[in-house]
Amino acid sequence: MKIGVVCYPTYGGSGVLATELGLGLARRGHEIHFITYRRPARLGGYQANVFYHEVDSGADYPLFEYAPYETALASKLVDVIEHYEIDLLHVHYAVPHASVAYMARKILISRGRYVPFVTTLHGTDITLVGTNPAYEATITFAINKSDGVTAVSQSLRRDTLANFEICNPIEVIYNFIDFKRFQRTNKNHFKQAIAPNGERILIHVSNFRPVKRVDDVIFIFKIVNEAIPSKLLLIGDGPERAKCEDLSRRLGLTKDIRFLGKQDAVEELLAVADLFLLPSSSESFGLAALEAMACEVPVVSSDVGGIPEVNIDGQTGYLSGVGMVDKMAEDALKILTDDKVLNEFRSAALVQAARFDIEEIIVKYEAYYESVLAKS
Ligand code: GMT
Repeated sequence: MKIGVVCYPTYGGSGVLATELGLGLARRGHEIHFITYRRPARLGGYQANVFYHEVDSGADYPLFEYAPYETALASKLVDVIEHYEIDLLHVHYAVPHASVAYMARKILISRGRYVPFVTTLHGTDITLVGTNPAYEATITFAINKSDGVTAVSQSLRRDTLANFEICNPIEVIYNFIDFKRFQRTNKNHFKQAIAPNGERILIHVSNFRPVKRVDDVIFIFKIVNEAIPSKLLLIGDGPERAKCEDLSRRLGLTKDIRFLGKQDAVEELLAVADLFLLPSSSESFGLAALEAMACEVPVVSSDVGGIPEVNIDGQTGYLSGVGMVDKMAEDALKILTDDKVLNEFRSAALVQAARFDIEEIIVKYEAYYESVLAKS
């Protein structure tokens, strides 16, 4: 198949998933065209069967306070679809990609071609952004007009049906992990540099948005750090980072907390970690937690959204209500204070992560695309 892929090219989970899916499909012989405003972070260098088309919203015209990105994207989609004879378009994150895809499909119909589009709902497009009255009517319309709709967890499917008037069926296709990349490799030199005295290493990876509750990560770590020698690695960047750096200074934790910013090789840091913390107030799936589990790192997390479909309470980690910092710290210590317990949790995390192997999930996408093509 020739597939067009639209996503946010930044470090967010939806862009990561879209890029990995595109690359996986390209390895299986499909021709993949990424159409985005910047080269996706995980795309890397040249790959067979992979094309990248940059959208330039351009127009530096004094009338525009905001350059009309959606108009530029729709025109680019039409151009790429016509020129490369794309069979199907897959848009990740409903806002605004689903309505832009609808517009492109309409334009193509007027030129004599019907190219179906699949919308994948990722989380905040439904739970935060999509429900904003400023977008709601357009999102509902575009989801209902999609030729196929997928959601990354059962929880997100339920949230979508609860928050929007949806008449289209929603197929759940879980997020996945590439075990060729995410596995526990020997990075003892890193471990030695980060925790020279054998301290336990806790880790959190996110975009530092309020929904991630990174301050809870720091409060949990404070309790753990008072009980056992430990270090905390904070990976990623975003609006809450400055506040969190300030908090770690006020709590006197600067020598044990390292803010590492955005990292390309997250798997190398996960390979030295003993525990992943994810106390989010909303999380449709928790791809970052799955990446940790593939590297045999257990997860202490909140119990919201799709997280319980990934992190199994008492087996791969522990679940708690949002904001239950003391309980999360207690759970972290249950895992970290006994090597045998830690190893049991590590093994169970790996077994659970294997359920989301890219090789299994990618064929579900292929079958789904084929069913959409057969209907249109
Ligand atoms: O985690 C984020 O806030 C980024 C966001 C995105 O769309 O880039 O992530 C969402 O999609 C990921 C991939 O499907 C999911 O693993 C995340 O759970 C989801 N985030 C939220 O629901 C908050």
